[in-house]
Amino acid sequence: MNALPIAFALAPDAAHVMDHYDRHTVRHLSSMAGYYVDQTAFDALLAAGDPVLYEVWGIERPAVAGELISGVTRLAAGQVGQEYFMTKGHFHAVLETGEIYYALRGQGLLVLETPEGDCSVQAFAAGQVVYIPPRWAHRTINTGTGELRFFWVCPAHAGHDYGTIADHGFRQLVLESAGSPIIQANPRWSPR
Ligand code: S6P
Ligand code: ZN
Repeated sequence: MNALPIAFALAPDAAHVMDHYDRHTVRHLSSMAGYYVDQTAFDALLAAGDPVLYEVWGIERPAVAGELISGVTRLAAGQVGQEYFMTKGHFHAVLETGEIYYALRGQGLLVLETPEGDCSVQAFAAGQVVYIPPRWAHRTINTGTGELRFFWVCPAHAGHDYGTIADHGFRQLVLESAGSPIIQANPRWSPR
């Protein structure tokens, strides 16, 4: 039987993020041990109550080429030391798959890189779309004062490779300096 069309509403200002979804993932600070540079700041924030950094809602589809999955990610505003709240970031397990991000509200940056060492940082604020080509790892960073909310669509068979970023980091780091984001080489990045 053919799959049936799915319709859902995305209201950028609504308290609810999607009015229909299959999956809801909540990422607390405690799930990001080792991701932030400033361990002292990380420990202090954790002791103060382990805040929710981001949540992901998604429409699931069979993980086969031709199907698309989509959903919304909501990333809170805040910092761990000089680093803004951010997603873990990942390569797709099937490296030759891309993705589309559309910012619904807020202000941030997308940090991207390929296994070959190409790097890119894209402005990502309400109304902007970023096309993430195949092979590019991606991490979202909230540089604003309110939540960063975005819609994403990617091939259902793309999967996630979190290990490469967890073990080696992104080559570039975004830090807050005098109230603005600055991009630096990541001193903790290690070759794969
Ligand atoms: C999936 C897509 C997003 C992220 C989400 C959280 O391919 O890129 O749904 O999963 O924004 O980021 P992360 O890095 O924790 O998966
Ligand atoms: Zn992705």
